[in-house]
Amino acid sequence: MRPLYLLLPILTWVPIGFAQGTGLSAAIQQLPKCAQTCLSTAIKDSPCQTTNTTCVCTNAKLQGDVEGCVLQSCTLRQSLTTKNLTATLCHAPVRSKENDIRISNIVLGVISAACVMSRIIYKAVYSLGELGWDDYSVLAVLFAGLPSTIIIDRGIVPNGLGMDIWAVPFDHITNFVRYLYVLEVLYFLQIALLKLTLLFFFLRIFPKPVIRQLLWATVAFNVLWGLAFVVTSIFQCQPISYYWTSWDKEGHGKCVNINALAWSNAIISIVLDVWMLALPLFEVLQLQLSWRKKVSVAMMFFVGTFVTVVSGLRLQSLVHFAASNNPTWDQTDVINWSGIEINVGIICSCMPALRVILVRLFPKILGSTQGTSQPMYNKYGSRSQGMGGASAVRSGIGKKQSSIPDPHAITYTKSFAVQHGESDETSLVHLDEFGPKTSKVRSSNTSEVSL
Ligand SMILES: *[C@@H]1O[C@H](CO)[C@@H](O)[C@H](O)[C@H]1NC(C)=O
Ligand SMILES: *[C@@H]1O[C@H](CO)[C@@H](O)[C@H](O)[C@H]1NC(C)=O
Ligand SMILES: CC(=O)N[C@H]1CO[C@H](CO)[C@@H](O)[C@@H]1O
Repeated sequence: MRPLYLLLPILTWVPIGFAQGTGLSAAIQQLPKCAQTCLSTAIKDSPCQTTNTTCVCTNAKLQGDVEGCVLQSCTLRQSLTTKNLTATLCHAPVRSKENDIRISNIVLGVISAACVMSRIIYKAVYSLGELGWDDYSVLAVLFAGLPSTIIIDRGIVPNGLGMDIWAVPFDHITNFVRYLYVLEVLYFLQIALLKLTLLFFFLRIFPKPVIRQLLWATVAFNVLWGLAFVVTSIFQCQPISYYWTSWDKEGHGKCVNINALAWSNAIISIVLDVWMLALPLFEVLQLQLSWRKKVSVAMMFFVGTFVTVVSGLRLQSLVHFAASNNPTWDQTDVINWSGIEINVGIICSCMPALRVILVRLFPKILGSTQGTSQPMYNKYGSRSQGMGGASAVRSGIGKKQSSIPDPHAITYTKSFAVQHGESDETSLVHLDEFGPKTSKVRSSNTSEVSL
């Protein structure tokens, strides 16, 4: 944590007209000596009387003077005490967004844990021995993510996250920064594992050697990237504890540029995401598919990398990451967005598997909206492998002959089939390559609409 040397504004945003009458001189007595001098001097130089709290609390020039003076002549701890006392005196509202982050953290954590567990349990039970590398790594993301969820709820929020720093006791601030450190290291681990999940998933569905080599190269890069950032973030300060003792500017130590660390990680992460979206898309574009199929397949990959969007949103919360002068308040957004990013990533990566599970559980409901015919469900059920696969959405492949067209009417046939074969997601890629097995729905004067 970079020292909070820009603790501004010390005395600003004081609501007008709240403070009344007495207590001003009593409050001044409680202030640290350095701040007392500042305040008395500033009051003397202002039109306010020493007893008029309203005037002292609302006079902008006086506040500016006190602020500049306190920052110069007091330590950071004294400045925080001053800010707390003056805010109390002037009845400044106590802000808090603890509950928002608590709720979002728990809800997302529970949903993503439920997604992962149903994916794993379903696969383990219904397709014995079919757990793939992507399943193991999504499980690893979950295990790396659980501590974060717990730390946010039990550790960092009780120590001041979502509050203004001057409302937080000093020892809580130290704990807060300590938990922030753990969360940062865990985040670097989680984001790398999350990308591994997606890469292993692609490795499962793409058979061509060229793309597999590229994917393996990306896996290697991703592992190195993850390791590099985890190790660097663990040792970013010398001594390590300087990370959480340095907030008051009183200790001695050295840190790498923490902001640069967070930023470079985020930028590389986004570039990797784009690359990991481009690879499969490029592969799909080369297939002999109609553009509609290409779009639907592309959508599937986009769901997998939807998290890129969240990463982008998270960037703006990183702007002031380590330079914040009110970290317990400002870090809320970073922590919140990081949690959203990881959990949305987990949920997205489980989507294809969840879809298979849902279709199996509710064949009637889901089936009727998709217009698939009954035998298709049997395929889901009897399939022995690849439950977690991207449901290879292949439009217009399963033929469902509609009723004999009335020669005098314009028939509108909506044909949509979800095909799952032995090869599961793989069919998405190969079957189409080696001769289209598509038999189109055709009937004269029929407009065919396939999704
Ligand atoms: C205190 O200051 C405010 C505004 O500066 C002024 O309107 C008010 O009359 C003052 N009150 C007293 C008791 O002097
Ligand atoms: C001042 O600090 C105490 C705890 O140290 C806190 O309870 C109180 O809300 C703070 N006051 C303001 C105005 O932030
Ligand atoms: C089989 C059939 O009904 N064919 C008809 C399709 O529609 C055109 C006119 O739009 C008719 O001329 C065909 O007889």
